[in-house]
Amino acid sequence: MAEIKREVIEQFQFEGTYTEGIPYGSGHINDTFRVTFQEEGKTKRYILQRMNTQIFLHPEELMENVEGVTSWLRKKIEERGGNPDRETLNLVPTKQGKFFYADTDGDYWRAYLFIEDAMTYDLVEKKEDFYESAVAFGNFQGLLADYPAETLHETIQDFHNTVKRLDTFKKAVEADVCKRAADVQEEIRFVLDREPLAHKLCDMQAEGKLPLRVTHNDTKLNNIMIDNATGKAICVIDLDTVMPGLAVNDFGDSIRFGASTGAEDEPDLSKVSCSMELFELYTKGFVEGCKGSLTKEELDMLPVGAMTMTYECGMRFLTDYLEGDHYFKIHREGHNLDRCRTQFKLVRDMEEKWEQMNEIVNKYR
Ligand code: ADP
Ligand code: GN1
Ligand code: MG
Repeated sequence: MAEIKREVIEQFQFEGTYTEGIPYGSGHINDTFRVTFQEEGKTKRYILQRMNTQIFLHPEELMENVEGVTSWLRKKIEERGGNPDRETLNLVPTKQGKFFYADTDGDYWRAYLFIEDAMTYDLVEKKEDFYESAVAFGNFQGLLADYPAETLHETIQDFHNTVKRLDTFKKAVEADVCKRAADVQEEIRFVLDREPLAHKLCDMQAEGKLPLRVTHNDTKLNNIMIDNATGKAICVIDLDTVMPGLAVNDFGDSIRFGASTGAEDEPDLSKVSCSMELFELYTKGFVEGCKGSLTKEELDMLPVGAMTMTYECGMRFLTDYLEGDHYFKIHREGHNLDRCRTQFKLVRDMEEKWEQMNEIVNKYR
């Protein structure tokens, strides 16, 4: 984790005197800090992030997306009488009036208003929260339905192109730079045995059977803020991957993370399964949140979205393990392998519960 530099603190239009900066949250990509300022006895807090430029190769373009999307959302939220300071991310500009700062070491930083009295969760604590998050992610798609998609930069190419992800995975197995492949033969076989799954949604998209929409693409539960007082999901965060994509993948990514009975990195796999109760709650909320905009094919493919995103994410964790853990932040030896195994356990569980998942979707369409 990078340190916060004085130089950086001084660049942004923060109000008051800087008193504290601590590492914050459990994201796998950026270095996130909560920074605190005091002014006339009042405390003001902000989120300060060092962007991951190993992964996001064009931070200026990425920030153009974030600026475009957040100002769009602000307008829509104002129109519906909401509170745009809490219901969307708000960038804090630099003293030069820009939305990021490139420091003297070449690191890129950005800052947001801190959303007070709300939390993100790594595991569902209250079932209603998961339902609320589904409504909010569904709504989010609605708010961006008429966003000019052609103005969005593709911040990570082929982000949810599962076929390309599979290709990269095979190359990582072949190169085996860390000599780890021999120990994970079972996991490698698991991926290869399910090759048709990698193709299903990509093929449908190529054939024009699934519409491209402006989607979030990283809809895990800890990318949504839940209000402490009301339990409502108030704000969708982590907008780095907002790009044209598939609605079923947004649905699926939420399921793989939030409908699991265990943490994403739970080493004890007996604790990990796909809860049908949570799957049902999320399905109900997401379909409601999308307000009738999902096509018949999209509704049909919701369970496939869940399985594909779980399979893809497990494959990405395994690829990173094989390549020496350079993509996802790890906090212990074998962390990415533990993460991969929870995802594959979930895929297996979904295979067993397949009929039930489809019945649930049919109930809410
Ligand atoms: P990453 O891309 O690394 O996942 P995120 O943008 O998701 O980074 O931020 C990491 C965590 O920081 C979030 O899960 C959330 O807990 C917290 N966070 C991010 N933005 C805000 C904000 N504006 N207000 C309060 N907490 C935030
Ligand atoms: C990363 O940034 P974060 O932690 O919200 C990743 C997602 C993965 C997720 C797995 C840009 O999300 O694609 O699904 O980890 N984000 C990026 O937990 O690769
Ligand atoms: Mg995040």
